[in-house]
Amino acid sequence: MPKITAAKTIVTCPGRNFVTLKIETSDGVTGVGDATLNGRELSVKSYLDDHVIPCLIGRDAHRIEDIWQYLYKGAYWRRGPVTMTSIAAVDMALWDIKGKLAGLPVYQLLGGANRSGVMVYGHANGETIDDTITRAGEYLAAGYRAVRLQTGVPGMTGTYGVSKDKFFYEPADADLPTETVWSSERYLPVVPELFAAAREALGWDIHLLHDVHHRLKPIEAARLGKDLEPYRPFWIEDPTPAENQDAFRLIRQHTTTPLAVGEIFNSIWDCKALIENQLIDYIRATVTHAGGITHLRRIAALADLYGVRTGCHGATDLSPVSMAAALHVDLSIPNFGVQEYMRHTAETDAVFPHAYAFADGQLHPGDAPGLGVDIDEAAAAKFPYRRAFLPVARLQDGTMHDW
Ligand code: EZ4
Ligand code: CO
Repeated sequence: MPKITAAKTIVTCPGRNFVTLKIETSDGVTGVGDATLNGRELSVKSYLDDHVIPCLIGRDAHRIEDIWQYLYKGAYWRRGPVTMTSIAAVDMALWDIKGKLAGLPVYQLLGGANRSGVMVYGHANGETIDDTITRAGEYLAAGYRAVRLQTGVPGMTGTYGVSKDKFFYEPADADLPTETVWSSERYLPVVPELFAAAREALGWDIHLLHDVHHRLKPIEAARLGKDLEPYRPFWIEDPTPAENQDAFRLIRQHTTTPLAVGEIFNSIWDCKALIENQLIDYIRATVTHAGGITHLRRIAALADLYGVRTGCHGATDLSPVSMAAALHVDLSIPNFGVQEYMRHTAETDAVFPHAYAFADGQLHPGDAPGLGVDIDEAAAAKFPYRRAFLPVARLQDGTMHDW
């Protein structure tokens, strides 16, 4: 049996912070898992170094489900982003090892491909509607079949999703949280204008998405959904915070615009009521923050029973290891919807050499054994950790709001 002989965490900042777990086995095979929790990176590193790695040594690397259950039930303190990200990193690394030992890409172990590739959506953003549409046109020309549209709100600096660098959107931008200003009243009329202009300029042969990023009250989100209906958005994402899940019933009663939720969820228990009550259309849980490949598959299987498809989060704060793992899941499940894809910087791609590739609007994980992604430790060492926080948002009168 391939025994786990060693494991370590590697922190690197090739443009942004990433935490990677690397597991070694007695067979000489190694595996990698993404353990990055944006803005709280070192808490996951400590959880792994201090509380998980000592328990892994000597275990059979093939027993993925058993190790998952051991870490989940054995923690006693269940769920939460730090615990579930740590378990996810172990899980990913073990699937990587199993694939390498079998000589197969992970998607083959998960049942094989269900489709030619994984449809991804890119991020088009700009300070103005015209800017945003120009960017979206570039994605279309590059072969994308789906694009997320975000635009500046007049009078508001630092609108979510709008960045100075049009190519790489990076919200964790400062040593202490940047303060941004928000107004739902100003934002609400802008998005339907953006979508009207986008359909006019780009036509109907492209999926258009929008991320509300938890900013609206339920009744405001309902109105936005209604206002966008004529433009047939693929989805609106995180229309309101999801702690109170009944809020989605209210939104649902008012609009047929599809709803996507779950990028900050970390367990099937966060997803269960929304899925079983058919209050959402796409579940956005990620392989990194929701317990790894093993747990994400379970969430996808539950969603499939209710006609809910996946639309996994794929922001730059999820490393190429996470992206690779997500693609293996996406390719192998029946109810895949779409995969978010924010390109990483050239430095990040160099630290994490990977087999996945983009063609015709789709990503494919490639056919390298395992996840098909590695970490170049020498390259990683050149980019030491730099503290970075996500921004916060306040209303114009100073009231703290959801960022
Ligand atoms: O703000 O990943 O859909 N994508 C998003 C992201 C999140 C970041 C937070 O770490 O909402 O841009
Ligand atoms: Co989002």
